[in-house]
Amino acid sequence: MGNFKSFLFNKPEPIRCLFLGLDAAGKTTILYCLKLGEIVTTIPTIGFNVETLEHKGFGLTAWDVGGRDKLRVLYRHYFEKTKIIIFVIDSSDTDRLMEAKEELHKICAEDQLQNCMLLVLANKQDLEKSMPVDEIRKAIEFDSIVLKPKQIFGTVATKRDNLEVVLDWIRDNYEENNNRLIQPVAETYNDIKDITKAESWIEYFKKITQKIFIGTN
Ligand SMILES: Nc1nc2c(ncn2[C@@H]2O[C@H](COP(=O)(O)OP(=O)(O)O)[C@@H](O)[C@H]2O)c(=O)[nH]1
Ligand SMILES: [Mg+2]
Repeated sequence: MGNFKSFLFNKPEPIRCLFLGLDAAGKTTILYCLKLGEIVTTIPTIGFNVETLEHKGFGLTAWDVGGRDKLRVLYRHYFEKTKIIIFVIDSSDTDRLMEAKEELHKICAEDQLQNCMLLVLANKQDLEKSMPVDEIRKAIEFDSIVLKPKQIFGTVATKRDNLEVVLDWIRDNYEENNNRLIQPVAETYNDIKDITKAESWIEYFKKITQKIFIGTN
């Protein structure tokens, strides 16, 4: 039905991108960095946090996961139509790394998510006690995850470090995975290459959401 609607109106369905990870990993920081609109926080009273953004056809949802299996049924609802999973890990929180690993593997085993792209962000790489990305990769047994395409990146959300690389990866892999034309991206990317690095990924993100998913300038 989604495809038929898209065909009729030449307007693709929003891309569902789900940010998951233990609390304090950096998901909200990344959402704020995206600056796509006001973040709406819901269900805060029961100790479970979900934030959503809808902007120009791009839907972003962030959930804190871990230790709350009884609430899993709630966020299963969001799994439907999800195309991209971004699992954020606090690289300095070695005490909870195994908990994060367990959650990641549970999520990757969900039936509804088997066609998703997976990005793991080993965030907070700026902190002295943070584990390097390679070590995190091994510790969480990233290579054993069957979802594909998949990739792991080190990031510093507070400084926006490497977030542009993450967006590049999404762009490069989304078309292959979803059979959706994303030709204008390269053009857009060239348009903004001269913008200072601090701004370019935000501009890039705004432009790809507007030009690709909505088809406007
Ligand atoms: N040093 C450092 N702190 C970060 C980074 N990303 C997020 N934080 C901080 O970690 C805390 C938790 O971040 P938040 O985005 O609320 O985590 P969430 O619970 O996953 O949404 C906040 O104080 C952020 O400023 C990072 O890359 N480096
Ligand atoms: Mg949060």
